[in-house]
Amino acid sequence: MSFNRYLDALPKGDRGESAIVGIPFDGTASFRPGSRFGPQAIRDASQSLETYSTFLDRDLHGRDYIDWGDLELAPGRVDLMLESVENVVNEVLAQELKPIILGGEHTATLGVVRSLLNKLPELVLVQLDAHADYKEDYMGDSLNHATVMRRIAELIPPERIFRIGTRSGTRKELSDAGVNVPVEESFNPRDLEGINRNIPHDLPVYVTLDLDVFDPSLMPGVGNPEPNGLTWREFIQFSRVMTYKNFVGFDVMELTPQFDPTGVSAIVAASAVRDLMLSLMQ
Ligand SMILES: [Mn+2]
Repeated sequence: MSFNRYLDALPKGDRGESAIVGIPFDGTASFRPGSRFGPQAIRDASQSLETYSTFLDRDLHGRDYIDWGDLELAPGRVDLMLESVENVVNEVLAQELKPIILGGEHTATLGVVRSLLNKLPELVLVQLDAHADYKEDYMGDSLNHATVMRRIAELIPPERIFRIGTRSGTRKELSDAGVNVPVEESFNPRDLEGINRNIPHDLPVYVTLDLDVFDPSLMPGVGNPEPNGLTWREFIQFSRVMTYKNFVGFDVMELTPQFDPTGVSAIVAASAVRDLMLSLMQ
């Protein structure tokens, strides 16, 4: 059975605090495509969750959040996809809702950021990602999942970009992105402390969660799994820190459900959406 909305979200047209939009696009995937099925898998898996998060002691029940469904996208046209994402986020912001994006490949985050920057020029970005996604170009192409953070860094200055869990890339890419090597542990408590201390409370913060930041033992259902990733416990610590920030929206990207026949990856992804939503609600 396939569900149209995330958990007990309201349908498009209703009023609320936030709007969920799915981006079923994986047109530039290099290794294992299939993240186009991510948004629907997250909605389906959400039906097994409680609305209450024991980790955050907050409840979605009684809160109004809207599920706008998925964008309709032309396959393989990354330019048109980014335009559609930017437009839909403009629409979400015009209705004074906070955007919650379900991917789909990570490239879509560029469209979200373009829209947010129009309204929030001081935007701070927190990237949870196994990969820096910081290549200048990839296979002769400047715009894809492997270069997306480099394109975003052309719009947001480096002191307003924070990273957690980054542990894979070329030496040059990682050094350009400011990642210290060798990486001993993917989750460095000092990175979290940096976020806690160095992001002022008045600055708007957007979180982009590439699910491959998690350890593959917890999250095998991604296109490019990398060992030595985050545990759920570490993710909770991050979610708690975000409850104290001026948190304006987030995306949960790259779920590729067909690589995890147990369905656990989709459930973990749906749980991450719930807990970030609860951190987002003031
Ligand atoms: Mn990524």
